[in-house]
Amino acid sequence: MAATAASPLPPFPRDFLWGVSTSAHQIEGAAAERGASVWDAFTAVPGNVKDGTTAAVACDHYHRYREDVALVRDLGVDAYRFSVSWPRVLPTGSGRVHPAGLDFYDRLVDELCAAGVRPVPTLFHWDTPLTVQEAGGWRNRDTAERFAQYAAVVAARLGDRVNRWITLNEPAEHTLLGHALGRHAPGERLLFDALPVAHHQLLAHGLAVRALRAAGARDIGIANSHGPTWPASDAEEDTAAADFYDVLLNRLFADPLLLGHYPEGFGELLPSHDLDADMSVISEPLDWYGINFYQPTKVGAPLPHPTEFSGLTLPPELPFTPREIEGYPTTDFGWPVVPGALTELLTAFRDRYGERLPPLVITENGCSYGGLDDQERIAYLDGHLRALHRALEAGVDVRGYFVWSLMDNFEWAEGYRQRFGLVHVDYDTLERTPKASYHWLREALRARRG
Ligand code: GBH
Repeated sequence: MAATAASPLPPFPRDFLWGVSTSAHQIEGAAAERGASVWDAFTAVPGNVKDGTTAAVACDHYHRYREDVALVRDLGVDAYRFSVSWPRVLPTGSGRVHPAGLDFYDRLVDELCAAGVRPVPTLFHWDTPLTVQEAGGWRNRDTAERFAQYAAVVAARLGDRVNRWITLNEPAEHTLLGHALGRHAPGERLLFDALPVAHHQLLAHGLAVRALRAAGARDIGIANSHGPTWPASDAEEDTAAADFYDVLLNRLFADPLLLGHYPEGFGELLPSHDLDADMSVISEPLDWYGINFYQPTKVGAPLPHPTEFSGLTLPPELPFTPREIEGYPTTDFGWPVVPGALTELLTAFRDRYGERLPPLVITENGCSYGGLDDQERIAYLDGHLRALHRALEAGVDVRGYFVWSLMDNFEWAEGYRQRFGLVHVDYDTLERTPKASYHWLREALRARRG
């Protein structure tokens, strides 16, 4: 499969970090060889996953990681972002370590180092141990403490070879989709009562930063989902609704992490405890800040009829409704392709957080398209890299870019129908086949090395 010749990408800084991302539950499979997670329970319920599938086998990466590391190496990227499955390391969330589980990540890290690829583990990408969930999950403050203990276990084992860490992946999506709207595991529909879930993830992050640093780790970040919010119109009720959504997506986590306080009105909604003490944990300085970017969102005032969002019908109590963005191509997922929104997001971040903003890394960016000759993905990545470059020229400090994803994988509530990979996976044979986009990126990276 040949890559399409296009004009070369603009030059990125020499030490810019290029990588690809995956997550444990989406690729590993080998579900019987670990403790159960909320996603095992969630996918067992008919109707929760569109195509009725589960991630019990997924890409079988757990048994095929050598082949996958070879694909990463041959792509020519500097780094590989993967996640560690909490229930694979600690089947019940705390206490007894599952040696084979921890050994797996040890071998994976060795394999990456031998291939000259930097391992970048994320400690939590949504797969809470089921036992932890049964005790209350992220609604419980105690889960933050258990998470920090788990972080210490992983750091003690991998810390001699890992020099870049990510605590959590997208706590905003995990709160919204998993706990407020019930579209993701654990399937809770708490609406605004999900706020403690947000707080406890932030606390877990801060405690994990401290645990990692105590174990000698440095270069610690977090990966948050962000995107510009566009108001549906200039009308006051639309701009107010858009502002509210913007706070949920772009500030509810970033403000506590970077400024040490919640957006106005949110701290008061939390159960009473010592918020100041928690904030000093949560705002523990970060070495870098990760942004997962996919698309902008257009938002307006609530509509009088039911509306769809991320594949579910929104409850009427929400003070906003997402609207269709017209005039742009869309991915197989229906998400609009708007590269300029990445420049907009990055410059807005710099303007909002100024001196308080650590160096940024794009920890995820990518799109869902089928087929091996995925010219649309090439166009998507090319467009977003140019948009990222414009942000660099505007003086935003971005140090790296990771494509989501190395290979097709279990796309949560969508099952296997949405394909985000640079590498195609045949789910019958588990054969991996690099797509045109893989070859394109490899050429682009080779040209950069000169
Ligand atoms: C990431 O989340 C996850 O980290 C990763 O595991 C996942 O596989 C990947 O993205 C692809 O989905 O257009 O109104 O439907 C992405 C968070 C939230 C971004 C929903 C896109 C679509 C809103 N996403 N959003 S809408």
